[in-house]
Amino acid sequence: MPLALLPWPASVTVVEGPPLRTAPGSRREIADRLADRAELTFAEGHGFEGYLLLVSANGVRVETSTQAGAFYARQTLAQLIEFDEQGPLLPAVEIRDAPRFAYRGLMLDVVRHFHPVETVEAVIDRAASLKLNALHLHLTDDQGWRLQLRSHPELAEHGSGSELGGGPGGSYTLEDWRRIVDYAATRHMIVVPEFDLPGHTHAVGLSHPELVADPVITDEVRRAAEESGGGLPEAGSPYTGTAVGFSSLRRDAEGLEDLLRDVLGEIAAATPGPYLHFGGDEALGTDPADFGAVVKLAAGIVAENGKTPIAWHEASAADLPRGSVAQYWGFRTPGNEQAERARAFVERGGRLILSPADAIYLDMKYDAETRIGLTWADGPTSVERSYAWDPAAVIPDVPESAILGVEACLWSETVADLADIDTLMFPRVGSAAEAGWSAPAGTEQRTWESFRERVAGLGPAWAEAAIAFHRSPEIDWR
Ligand code: TNX
Repeated sequence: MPLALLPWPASVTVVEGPPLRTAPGSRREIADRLADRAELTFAEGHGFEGYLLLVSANGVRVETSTQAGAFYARQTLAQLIEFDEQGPLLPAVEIRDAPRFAYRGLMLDVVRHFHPVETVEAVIDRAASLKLNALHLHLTDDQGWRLQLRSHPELAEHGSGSELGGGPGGSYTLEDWRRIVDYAATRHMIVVPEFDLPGHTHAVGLSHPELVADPVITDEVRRAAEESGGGLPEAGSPYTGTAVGFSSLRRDAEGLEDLLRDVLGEIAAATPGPYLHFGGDEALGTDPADFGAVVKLAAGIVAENGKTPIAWHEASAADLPRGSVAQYWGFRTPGNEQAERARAFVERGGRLILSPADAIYLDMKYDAETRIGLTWADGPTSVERSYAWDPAAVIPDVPESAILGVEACLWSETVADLADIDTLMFPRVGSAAEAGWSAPAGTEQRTWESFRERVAGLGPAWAEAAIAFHRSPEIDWR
């Protein structure tokens, strides 16, 4: 039985000798106490997030080059805590660790259902415990605009009062935004804000009808309306259904460039992290030439504001600044055209974040019986399927150096509260965490058999942390 470590570290050696015994308490208390008393040395050579962790009967030693490394040593320490008849114990181990990829993200959609700051903080805690270091917040979409900006208060004023299904919606103040960003920083996470454009912009039209084209009602949009309600989108009324791809910014509208400069500039200034996501997905109602022009304009403004642009992969064929990042959300095995576009983007100096939808779209059902969730990504996504892929193998012939990292995505059409988030996130977020941090698939403990045993071992810790994880029958929970 492997130690219940997730993501699996670069190297784990179980050392001969008695375990470390310590006073009773909750896992959190024990981990904090041991880490506070640990002998901590800052030394060169552990990289930006790596660490050396030594546990023996005498206590804990940590060597690292950064505060982030010390933080990750602490997360590993917490996962080492076991209990027997005599109380808590930690096995004697020597762990040398460092991540495979620099960017390890989780995306939360706070538009389709709004999620308050406390929920976002709880999600940050969960993600950081698995060594994820980026929280991507999808802040705008057809159903709402969720951030109150000083430059354009009307966007949230008119655009945030509802959500999918007709609930009250909501929005963050700039003070809330600061709270989220600061909270994430204490857990060594950056926040990546996303303003989705030129599609997914129906809510912009509630305050700026001149900037948004009339909804394009395709058969697909009609089908979504029939299947999940919410009616057809109508210009000037809040949209509360699940259809996508019907809205578009008008490239030639007077004032569009000024508005983009204002909102992208303001969010760039309010966000310490290096990235700004400007969407670019599913602009099905947008003329291709207009799409390319608006995407180029937005990416240029992001870069002028000192941030690295990130966009969904549809935008990667456009003329983006060198070093831009495309977030791939196709399947684990892309079509030729998709793969070709990604390769061409990399050849032009682009980098990739991998979010294969049929593996780590956390908003998919686990199986036909799952209470919430969608199924469009090739049916339900079992825990095993979420695990069985490798980031370097998705787009053939792309050098690993062009892969910035991995991001799991949680869209919130069916996700109303923290319990819903927990159910869809755990245990599958562990697959994304391990894909982003650990060695390539198939090596050492990077196997489904090892993963499912380690997940089973973490069940008690997740229960103690009040995480409403999905008790998938694929795992032999203890
Ligand atoms: C596709 S993935 C979308 C979202 C939906 C999601 C639901 C992507 C870039 N766009 O608008 O919420 O599917 O799974």
